[in-house]
Amino acid sequence: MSFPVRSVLGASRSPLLRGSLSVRLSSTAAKQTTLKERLAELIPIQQENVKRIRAEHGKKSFGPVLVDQVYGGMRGLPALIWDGSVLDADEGIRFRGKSIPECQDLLPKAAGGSEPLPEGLFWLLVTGEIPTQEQVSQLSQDWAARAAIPEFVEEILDRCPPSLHPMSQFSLAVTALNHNSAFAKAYQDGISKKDYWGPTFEDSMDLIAKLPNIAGRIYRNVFGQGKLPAIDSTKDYSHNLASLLGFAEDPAFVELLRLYITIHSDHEGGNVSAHTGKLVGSALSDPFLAYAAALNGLAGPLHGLANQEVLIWLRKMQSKLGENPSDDAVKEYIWSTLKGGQVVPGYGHAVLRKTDPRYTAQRTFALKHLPEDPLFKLVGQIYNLVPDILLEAGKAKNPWPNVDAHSGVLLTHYGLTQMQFYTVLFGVSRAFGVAAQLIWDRALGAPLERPKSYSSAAIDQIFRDKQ
Ligand code: FAM
Repeated sequence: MSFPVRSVLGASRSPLLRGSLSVRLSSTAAKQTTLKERLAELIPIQQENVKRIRAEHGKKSFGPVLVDQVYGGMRGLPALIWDGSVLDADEGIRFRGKSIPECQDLLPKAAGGSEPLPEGLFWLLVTGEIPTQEQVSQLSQDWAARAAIPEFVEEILDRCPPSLHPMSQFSLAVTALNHNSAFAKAYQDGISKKDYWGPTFEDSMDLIAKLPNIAGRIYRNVFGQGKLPAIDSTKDYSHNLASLLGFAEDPAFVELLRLYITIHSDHEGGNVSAHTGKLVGSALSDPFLAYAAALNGLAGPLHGLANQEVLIWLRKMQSKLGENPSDDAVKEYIWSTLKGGQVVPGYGHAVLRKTDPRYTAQRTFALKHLPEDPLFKLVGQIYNLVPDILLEAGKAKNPWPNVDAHSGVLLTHYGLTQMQFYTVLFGVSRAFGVAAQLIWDRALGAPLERPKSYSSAAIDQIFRDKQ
């Protein structure tokens, strides 16, 4: 199904993006404002911008809706607004107009590091601007100060059976954080609609800040890795997360986490997790409830759980074919997956039609840090074989690898071998995009989402009547 509006939405220099903060506002690098202060300056400007766009174009048609799209998971249907990131089918994701290599180049780094600090990416997603080193340090400190989780949430996690999937535990704990939601309290106290964004911002900051303690506790409980260390308020977010998982001694792993969180943070508004967060948030459920719902979507095998599925698939392949399988043996294994009615995990995408630049960023990291890793070599071998096979099979619209084809191999290399945990790390990262979106939705007064559903009989009747 081809749909012209998708290319307009996907283009990084599209009229839609040109009207957004990312291009209109210049960086305020010299001014050491906090993120919340800067946001307070930007919100009225963007409110006016949206008002103008709606006044000028509000009654114009924005492309046709095909019946196939209504049945086909709404692919390409223009239905959502999110300025934070835009996904182009060919060139991949841009965060506020910046590609992954541009973010790697422009965003502040840790001392001695070369990957971007996710704190900077969050600042970029929220403001459209590149923060200074000092502004990023402020965020690291703020998140470290907010990182503790309530004791009853620790108890919930400690009581979960280790057989409960880490993503279910993650979602339970995030839901329970709603106990202390500033937004839920303010709403009960009668907050005015124009002030919604303030407590949403506070909850969003708390949410992001508390995720390492939740993820670390799940990891250590489920996989028996001993007691959690304390958060170090002098370290950045990724360093603290690595430390809670027990991997902070390895600077390359910490660098990997910085890159990992940055590239997994956001993938425009329509993917299952981002859209679920926005949808649930539109009912004015607070950011904890909205993000827990998003996590439940991320936990599906066609979305975030694919990173676990890839490793399971690779391990099964290795145990069947041995360490250095021939191309022919690997091809046969791939065909047997397809003939068994299963998908090749880590390949294909609902929007992308080329190799995912998030895959490429991870491959570049692997070539730098672990070029001789046997599993990395297998991933490279599969990359050379799967696309032709998917093309020959003739169903997948995109035969190229996505982000999940690579991430597990990198984590495995550094000793984080428990694949059931991988989607939790995706979940920590995706909070950055969903939180930024929730803040802006409340600032711009996004309404309750309520699209129209039709019965098949009604669709049939509408087009019979037109004949
Ligand atoms: N292996 C085998 N078949 C595939 C395939 C793959 N990797 N990708 C797509 N197809 C099939 C798909 O199942 C569908 O078959 P049916 O007509 O029998 O239903 C057909 O090709 C057309 O699908 P499409 O239009 O190309 O893809 P969709 O937009 O429907 O779905 C994905 C997109 C990602 C769900 C799909 O490509 C897939 O299942 N990939 C494997 C799972 C995966 O890696 N998911 C992670 C995606 C990732 F980016 C993320 O969200 N984290």
